[in-house]
Amino acid sequence: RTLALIGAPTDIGAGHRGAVMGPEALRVAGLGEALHERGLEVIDTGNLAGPANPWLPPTEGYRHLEQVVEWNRLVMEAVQAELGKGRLPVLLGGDHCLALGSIKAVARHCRDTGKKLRILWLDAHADFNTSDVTPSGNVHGMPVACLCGVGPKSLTHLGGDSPAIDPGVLRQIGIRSVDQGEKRLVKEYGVDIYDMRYIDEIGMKRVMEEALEGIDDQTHVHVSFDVDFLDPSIAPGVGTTVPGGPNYREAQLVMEMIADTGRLGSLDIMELNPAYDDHNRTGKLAVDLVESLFGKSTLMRD
Ligand code: DIR
Ligand code: MN
Ligand code: MN
Ligand code: MN
Repeated sequence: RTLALIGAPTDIGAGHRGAVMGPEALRVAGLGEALHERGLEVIDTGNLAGPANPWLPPTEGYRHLEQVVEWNRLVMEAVQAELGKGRLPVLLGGDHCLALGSIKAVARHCRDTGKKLRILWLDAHADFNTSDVTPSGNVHGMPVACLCGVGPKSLTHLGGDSPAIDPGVLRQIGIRSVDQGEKRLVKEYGVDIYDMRYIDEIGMKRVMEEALEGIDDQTHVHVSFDVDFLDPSIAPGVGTTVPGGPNYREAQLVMEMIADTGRLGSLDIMELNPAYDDHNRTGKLAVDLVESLFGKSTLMRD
C-alpha cells in the first residue's frame, strides 16, 4: 500500500493559533519514517498553500468562512487526486474544519467505486455545531454537521451534492464536550456517539467491537483523528483540551482494533498544536498511535 502524506498547515477554523504548525511537527516527530518502517511506501506530497489566517472575529456565526471554503477545496482536490492514484491519503492538519474536504473526497470515491463507508470520528467534541448554535463561530466545531448537509451552502455543497454522507456511517468515539444546541442536533440526526461515560461503563474493547460492527471487505474505513480525543495528561499539544479522555492504553487499543479490520482507507490527523505542546510530546504520541493504526502491535499471540 502506498500512503500519500498531505500537509494542510492552517488554523483557519480554530479558536487558537498554532495548528498551522501541525504538519511540520508530525514530520519532525518522524511520521514518514515510522510508516516506512512498517513496510509501507510513503510519499510526502508536501504542503497545500491556502489563504493566510486573517484572525478576525466571526461574522454571521462563522469565523473566516471564505478562507475555510478555500482550504477545504484544496484539501478535497488533493485527497481526491491521491485516492484516484490508488494511494491511501493521510491528511496532516491543520484544524479539524478540513475533515470536511477530506471526507467529501472520500465519500465521492466510495460512491464511484461502490464501497461502503464507515467513518470513525475520534474526538473530545461532536463537531456538529451550526451558525445558530455555535458558542464560538469556529468552523472546526462544525464539519460533521456540514457533511450531513447542515451548514452554509458554500460548505455543504462543496464539490457537488449535499448531504455528502448519511449520519448512519458515523461512529464518534471519546466524546465528552458537546454544546447545548449541538446536543439536540446530534440526537435529531441520530449520530452514533460512544461518549466517555459509555466507555467508562462498558470498556473500550466492547465499544470498539460495537463501533466496528458490520465492516466487511467492501468497506472503506476513514479515521478522522482529532488529537484532543486523547486525555490532556498525555496529549497537551492541542488548542481545546477536555479532561477525562482515553488514556494511552485505551487509545492504543482503539488504533489496534481498527488496524485489525484491514479496511483502513484514509486518515486525518488533526488539531495538533505545537504552540501548546511540550517538546513535541503530543506529536510523537500521535505518530506512535498512527503506527498502531497501520498494524504495529505489542500482541504476542498473533
Ligand atoms: C466547541 C469546540 N464545541 C465549538 N469545538 C472544538 O467551538 O464549537 N472542536 N474544539 O474540536
Ligand atoms: Mn474535532
Ligand atoms: Mn476536538
Ligand atoms: Mn513508535
